[in-house]
Amino acid sequence: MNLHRFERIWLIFGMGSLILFLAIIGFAAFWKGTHPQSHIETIDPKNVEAYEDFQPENLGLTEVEDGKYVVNVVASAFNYDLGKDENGDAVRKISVPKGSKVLFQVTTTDVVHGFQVAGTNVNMMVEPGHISRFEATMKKSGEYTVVCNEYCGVGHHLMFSTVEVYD
Ligand SMILES: [Cu+2]
Repeated sequence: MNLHRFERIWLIFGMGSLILFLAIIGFAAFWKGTHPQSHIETIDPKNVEAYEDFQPENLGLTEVEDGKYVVNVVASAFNYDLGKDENGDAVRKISVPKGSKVLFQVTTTDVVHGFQVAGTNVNMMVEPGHISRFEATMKKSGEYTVVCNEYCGVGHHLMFSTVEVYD
């Protein structure tokens, strides 16, 4: 079979890009540990408190065992609810030691929000009716800003929180 030179170039280009894209997906999935967050469990967005983890006293950071933490978050326009501190003020920041394993569990009571801990591989879409979960190991110390990366309304840019990883 005789292929025109341009056809051959085009075929090589097409197959080459396919191999390149598969390599990028493989690198992200197996080397960087990227995977879709769990969407298996459903929740009533109008009554998230029926779910124990999202009751007001269980929000925010909890140490479940040595070096292992759970962070429960209820997102809504335009806030991440991390519970209240001992003075009754809203918690805006959570702090964990370097190297700890942190399971983020996030749900929303209204619209689709994002939950990205910028600078880490925690980046989830939070959909009403679902619980988004992602466990990450905080390898580097520093202050990370939690941002909403799904446009959720006029106060979208005011929606943020902070994760501190200390040595
Ligand atoms: Cu938003």
